Amino acid sequence: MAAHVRKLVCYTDEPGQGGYGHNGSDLLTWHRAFLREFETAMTTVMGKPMAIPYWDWTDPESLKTVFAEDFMGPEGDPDQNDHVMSGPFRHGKWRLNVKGFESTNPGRFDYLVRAIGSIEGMALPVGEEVQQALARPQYDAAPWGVTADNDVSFRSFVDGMLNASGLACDGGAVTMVGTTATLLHGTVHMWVGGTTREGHPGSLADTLTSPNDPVFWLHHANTDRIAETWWAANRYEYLPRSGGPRGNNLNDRLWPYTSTSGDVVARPPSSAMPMTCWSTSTRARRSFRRRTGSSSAAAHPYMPTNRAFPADGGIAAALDDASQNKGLESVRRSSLQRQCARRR
Ligand SMILES: [Cu+2]
Repeated sequence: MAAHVRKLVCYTDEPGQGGYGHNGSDLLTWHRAFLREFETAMTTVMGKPMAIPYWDWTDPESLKTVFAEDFMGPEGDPDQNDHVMSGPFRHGKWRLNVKGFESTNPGRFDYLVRAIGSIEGMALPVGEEVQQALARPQYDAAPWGVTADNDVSFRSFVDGMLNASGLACDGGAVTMVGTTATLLHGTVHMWVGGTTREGHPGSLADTLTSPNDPVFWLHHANTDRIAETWWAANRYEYLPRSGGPRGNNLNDRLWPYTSTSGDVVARPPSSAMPMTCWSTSTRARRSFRRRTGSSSAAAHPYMPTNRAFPADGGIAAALDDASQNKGLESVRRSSLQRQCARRR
């Protein structure tokens, strides 16, 4: 949670820039590392290898399973401000420590909020959209951020923030300007989180709070699965090689993921950091090793030296919240294992 929040911090020397891990080329590689970190943490807690299952949101049948009482729990109760009132992550049980910003999410909810499907005219992505994404010719396209051409850039199409005109700083965190519609990854965040009757974004719909909803992991595992499909068909291309925003170039480090071996390899992505539920092809691993001379996809910590946290509340407070996050104990082992086995 702290890593996710910290990735959204603006550069103080370039207002409106920063927030890598989101809204740019490293969205998919950074989140792969983030998923891997969660799997490792779960493995530690459970004492045996754990893998995040993916949620194929293009399959309407999946909703019954994913939002079942004994798995992720149901949608929020409209009579209780869209708080999730039953299931393992219900109100009173799954307490949130990271609550986002007053300015972007005045609800600052203590518990999980899911206003599923509440945004007018928004529906879950369909398989055809995934096919359109997979047909994109390049991993990403200049200028590499929210304004990259969706017809060319796979990353941008999957990211799904349409019509954004740029980024701005809000309370020290990067926010998008002018987004009016979303695709794929973005749609799922907005569809599940939704907007409450008071007009506040639900947990998954606010970038700062999205990992609070355990659905986040299933959603990003699926996003990663789609990315792996594109990469496998496109020689694990990663762009930009250089000249892009810092933190987003091929050999920039995937802060804060550290390597035990000392390798400086943040990209290209590879199945050296597999989502064990669905794919670890030896072909992919070999290709990664060939390109990088390494079997480790971990990286040194990366933090620009001239980047500082804003002095005022905002992000510092959010980080403080994050450090109190106890997190994993309530993850339901049996449900996860069952889901994973089903998908194999
Ligand atoms: Cu996301």
